Amino acid sequence: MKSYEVNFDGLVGPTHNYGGLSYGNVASQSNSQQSSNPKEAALQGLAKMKALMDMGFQQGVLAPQERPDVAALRRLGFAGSDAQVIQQAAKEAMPLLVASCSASSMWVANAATVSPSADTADGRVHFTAANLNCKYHRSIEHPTTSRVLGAMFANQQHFAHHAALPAVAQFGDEGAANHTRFCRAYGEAGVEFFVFGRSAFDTRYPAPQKYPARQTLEASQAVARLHGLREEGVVYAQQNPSVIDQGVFHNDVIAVGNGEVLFYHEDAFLETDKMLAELSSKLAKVGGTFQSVCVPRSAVTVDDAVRSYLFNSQLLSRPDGSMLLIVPEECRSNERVWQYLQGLTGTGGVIREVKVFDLKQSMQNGGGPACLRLRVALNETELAAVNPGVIMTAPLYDSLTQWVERHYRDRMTENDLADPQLLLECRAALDELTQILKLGAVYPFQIN
Ligand code: SUG
Repeated sequence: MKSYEVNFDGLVGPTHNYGGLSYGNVASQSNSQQSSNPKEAALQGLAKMKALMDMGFQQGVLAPQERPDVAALRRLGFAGSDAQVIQQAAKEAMPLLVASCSASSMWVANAATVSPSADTADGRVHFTAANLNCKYHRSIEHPTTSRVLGAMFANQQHFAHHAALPAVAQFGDEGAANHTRFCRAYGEAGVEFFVFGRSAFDTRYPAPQKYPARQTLEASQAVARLHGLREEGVVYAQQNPSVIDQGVFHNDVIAVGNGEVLFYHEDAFLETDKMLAELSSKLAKVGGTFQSVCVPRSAVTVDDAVRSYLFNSQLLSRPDGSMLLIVPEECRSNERVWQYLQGLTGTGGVIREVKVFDLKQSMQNGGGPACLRLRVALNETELAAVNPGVIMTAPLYDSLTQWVERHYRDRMTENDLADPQLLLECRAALDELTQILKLGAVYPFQIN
């Protein structure tokens, strides 16, 4: 049976703004309070989806969330009508209003961890929504994420959904951004690679000194158990704490894998040789030949990687077995990175081509091409069981582009977030979106 990797990209929501909310994420911190352009952000994301679809890849779309999250503000003690809640928060606690307005759900690599059916004990595709417990503005995403994923992958015969892990730092879980799957073919059993930043219960593991390690070993292990993965099909590795302290807040900022290939920075992991050997032997047991492409620090520094997002790229398999790397424009403007990429594609290795995309609006908050997509490996039967409303087609691209043009503002600052009218605009837009994507009622304003 045929199988595919389907990339579901997060559609940028109408409140996209630079809130400076993510300590440890260099771009988010350095662009704090700048004026953003939600319309441009959404169109940049849609252009990438369309381009991948046009290249023949399977592409889907994941809906944004209801923001401002008035219910979240009410839980923090703001009261009255919706407009009063927003006005009171703007007056007394602007940072909380900003957090409740974040369009951060666009980075759907953090929406969930997904295990394909070939890896799981019950032969279903498993999803665990990420609790994103490290940052308040992201910790409020998972209830809606779960409803949206449930509406997209609704068939219980093929899809199993797990609620987010307990919402405490010891089970901090950031989803697929710290998870990669290696396999010979998408429909065959593979090796799931979980990368954690620290252990919550075992003090023998080192931890970063400056910035938080968002993913714990214990969270990764819990997800592997929930999904019914075999021990032989799982490898755990620790991120190098010193790169977290240099701004590598997720593993997908320093490594990306696809098929039988891991593309990574020399400084990404601890005990790299042991980890590579385990990946290689476990992949061999399911018939695969592991290959690693290490980028030496002498060619690209960790700082270059963090600024250019070289590793936050999409590594995609082409029909001839070679691979294509989708990188952000920032890679072209970094001389060392661009030179490295020229060399990489010119040497006859597996990665043959690089394509560049302008995702500046998202990049300025620390979200590159890989952050914007959630990969779901599906066989033909499973793909047919996905809600067809969320699969990208030329007409859907046109409707979404027109929808963005109709509803989005082209400038967003704190003053705009404080405007109660924005909530009404967003609800009207999202209500229409659920019809375009045939999701049914998924937003709090639709179900309460
Ligand atoms: O969680 N930025 C996101 C970026 C997530 C990137 N995802 C992956 N690497 N997979 C984060 O730090 C910034 C929001 C703000 O500051 O307005 C933010 O949430």
